[in-house]
Amino acid sequence: MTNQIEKAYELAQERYAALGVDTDAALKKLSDISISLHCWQGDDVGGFEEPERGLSGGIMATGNYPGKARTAVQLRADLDKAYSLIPGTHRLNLHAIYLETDHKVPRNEIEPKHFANWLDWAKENNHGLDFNPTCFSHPLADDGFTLAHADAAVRQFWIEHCIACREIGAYFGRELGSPAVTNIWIPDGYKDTPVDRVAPRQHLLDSLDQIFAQGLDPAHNLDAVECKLFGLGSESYVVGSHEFYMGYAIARQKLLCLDAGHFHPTETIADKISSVMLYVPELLLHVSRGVRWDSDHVVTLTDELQAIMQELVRGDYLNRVHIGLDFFDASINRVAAWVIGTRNALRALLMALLEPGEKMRQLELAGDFTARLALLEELKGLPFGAVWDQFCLQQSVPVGIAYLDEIHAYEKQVMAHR
Ligand code: RNT
Ligand code: ZN
Repeated sequence: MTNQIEKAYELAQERYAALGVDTDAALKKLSDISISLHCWQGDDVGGFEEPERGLSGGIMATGNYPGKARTAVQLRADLDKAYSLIPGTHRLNLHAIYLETDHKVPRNEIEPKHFANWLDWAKENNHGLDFNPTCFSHPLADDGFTLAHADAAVRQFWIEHCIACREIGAYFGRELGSPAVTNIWIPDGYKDTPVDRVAPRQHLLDSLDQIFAQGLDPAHNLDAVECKLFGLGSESYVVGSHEFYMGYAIARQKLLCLDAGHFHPTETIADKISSVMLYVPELLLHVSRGVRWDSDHVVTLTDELQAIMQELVRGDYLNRVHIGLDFFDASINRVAAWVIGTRNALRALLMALLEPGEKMRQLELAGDFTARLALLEELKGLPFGAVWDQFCLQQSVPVGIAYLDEIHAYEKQVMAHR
């Protein structure tokens, strides 16, 4: 088997070399990219603050596949399993509700110590950590407004929560020697047409400025803000729209988070990247897949995913872009969801790294659009799969769909007994 994979790789290497592409160099680059896996795929965005409380904020995990993680220990075990089936070294993206405490701690009082087990685990396993305030699934978010609430006291609670989260992010970054991206997403919006679109946005602007008032060392914490077009129950107006956060991120030099599922269905984030990167220092991606009303299906190897990764490579943005995932599917094995989605993100990255960039640019500049089209189409048929298999082999993870056997075994031995 190993021999076969290596032979196929050598043949593929020759095909790519004929176009001037160095496959070894592409694999080296790929191994340096860390994707941030989102903890919330493992338990349908439940968390450990009050897991029985339903998910709110206009997002929803549908399905009831058995075996979801119910404790932090189980969630970490599931993550360990997933990481063991994904080539490379990757990060974990935590949400504030994944804290571990023996008594209930109000969200505006959470501290780094409530995430001590996560930090120890991250240190042991060489995972960087990222973080998110949880501004949903909470009584003070029940009317659909948080940082943009008309009531100053409600805003204040969420401001304090976000400040606490930045401090936790900075603590992670300091302890792990790698900055945490702390990303703010809020659900605020109206189901039906509002009459005042301005006041909530003024409130949000003011709340964000208060949250970010204290400068933190970017070596420890990086702040990101995430826009959205609409959610369930906020179909007519979302306070934190793309224009709102694009303006905010540029004005305050924050990271902008582009979630692939947060735009009109014919709009893709791929085309936005080169514009955004002219004005903001760094970018956070929530790689996701929108399907009709849902913005969070498991990432598959679509044209859109390829276009996103092509932009990162062609624009030479990899060192200014943080790649996170954001999907939650409760209808399939949740560990498999992580593995399939992350492997697809990496596969799309590899395809992009295997492009003959220089040659493509030359054709374009020479105005030879016929050859440009021919080459782009030809690339789709090159033996990319053999290079990917070689990467999995090099990184000591299962090659091809063999990872599914391990998930089946894990499901039987561990998940089925929960
Ligand atoms: C919601 C946003 C947000 C969440 C997570 C759980 O539409 O995409 O990123 O998915 O914070
Ligand atoms: Zn998102």
